[in-house]
Amino acid sequence: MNLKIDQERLISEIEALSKFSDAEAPAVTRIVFTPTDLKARDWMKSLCRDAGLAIRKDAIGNTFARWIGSDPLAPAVGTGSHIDAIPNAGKFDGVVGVLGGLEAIRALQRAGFRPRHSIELLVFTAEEPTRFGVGCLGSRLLSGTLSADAAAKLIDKDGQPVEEVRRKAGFSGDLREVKLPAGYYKAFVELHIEQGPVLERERQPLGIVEQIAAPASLYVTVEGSGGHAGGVLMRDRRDALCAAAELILALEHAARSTGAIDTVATVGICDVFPGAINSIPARVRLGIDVRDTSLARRDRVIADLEDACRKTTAQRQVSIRSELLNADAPAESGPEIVATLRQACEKHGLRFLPMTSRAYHDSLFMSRIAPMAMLFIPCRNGYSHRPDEYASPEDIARGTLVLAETLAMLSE
Ligand code: HGY
Ligand code: MN
Ligand code: MN
Repeated sequence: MNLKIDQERLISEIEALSKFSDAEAPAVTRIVFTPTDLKARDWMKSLCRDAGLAIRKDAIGNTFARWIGSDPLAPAVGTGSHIDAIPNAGKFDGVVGVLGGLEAIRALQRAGFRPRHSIELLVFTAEEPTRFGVGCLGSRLLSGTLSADAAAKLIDKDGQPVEEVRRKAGFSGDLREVKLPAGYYKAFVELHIEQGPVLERERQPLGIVEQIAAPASLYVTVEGSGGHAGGVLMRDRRDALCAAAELILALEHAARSTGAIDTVATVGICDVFPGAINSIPARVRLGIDVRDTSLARRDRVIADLEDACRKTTAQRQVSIRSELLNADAPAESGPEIVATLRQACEKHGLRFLPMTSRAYHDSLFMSRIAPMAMLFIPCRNGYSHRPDEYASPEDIARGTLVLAETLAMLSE
């Protein structure tokens, strides 16, 4: 099969998609269910229609573009990713898997390939946690990892629930019908930038992901007594931010002392109230992200943080409460999908590196309902979630070629 990726067209589509943004270029901001996100989705759907794919969307907005196979009732082979982007992000995260997936399908069509199993491109809703606090909202619902009730109640920072926002965005229907039946997919493969420095550092063109680390996120709120920055003596203070600082350093210490490099912990949000220069912080909300390939080590870090909360409460007479947002199991890739990806690389004489994904992806949840694997391409300096995120046209095309080859083998 003479498989050729139209690199120029693919790169121009990535550039075009990056223009659907609420930030100044080169930054990209595309928050789920905003008008910008909806316009980007419509544009994506027009490309899928041009490729002759059958399109449907579900009640949370996951979008499915299917190349119907000669055996339309056989379980489909899925591929895809997300197009929502956090504030001040880059143009490749998620997008490479969606537009690369589409180009892989078009390249197979041009090569005269005919799939027996349908090949289905997915654009998942809300892979990023930005708006509703929980990442992978669409793939959680689709895999049954999150119930429809729990999803409907999630609220954004303006207090708008998912239920309201999705309907306003034009996605109606019953959230309980989003969950796919077991066996719906034969396999799921996601192409994605690595979002880390390993491939570039090891001068490897491709990474085959064998496991995805277990993510957890929580809010910790510290309440002190606040007061006038001049009038309250140090000995009389219950400063919420100083207490929070103890927790931040305790979290860092907990992550560093598990003895494993796979343990990572981040305080990405620190909201200080009232946030005035001459007012002692009365309340602080920390947004915390903890991950590890080992569930036990990850949960150990969270337990250590809870110990630190109890200690700080006693020492500083503050009150501290935590709210767990998600605590997910890690995922192992399906050996047969990994083997197919390896075969596809070997067929094109391409080296690859077996890897762990420290970022989570929709594939983490797709692994709950189908054998899954991911294919990584390098990104410059490992940068991601920043405007200077960059993957080269050659790396993107190479990853798309291997994806196309893999989809062909899986759908025969
Ligand atoms: O945070 C993550 O791992 C993903 O990029 N949302
Ligand atoms: Mn991301
Ligand atoms: Mn992503």
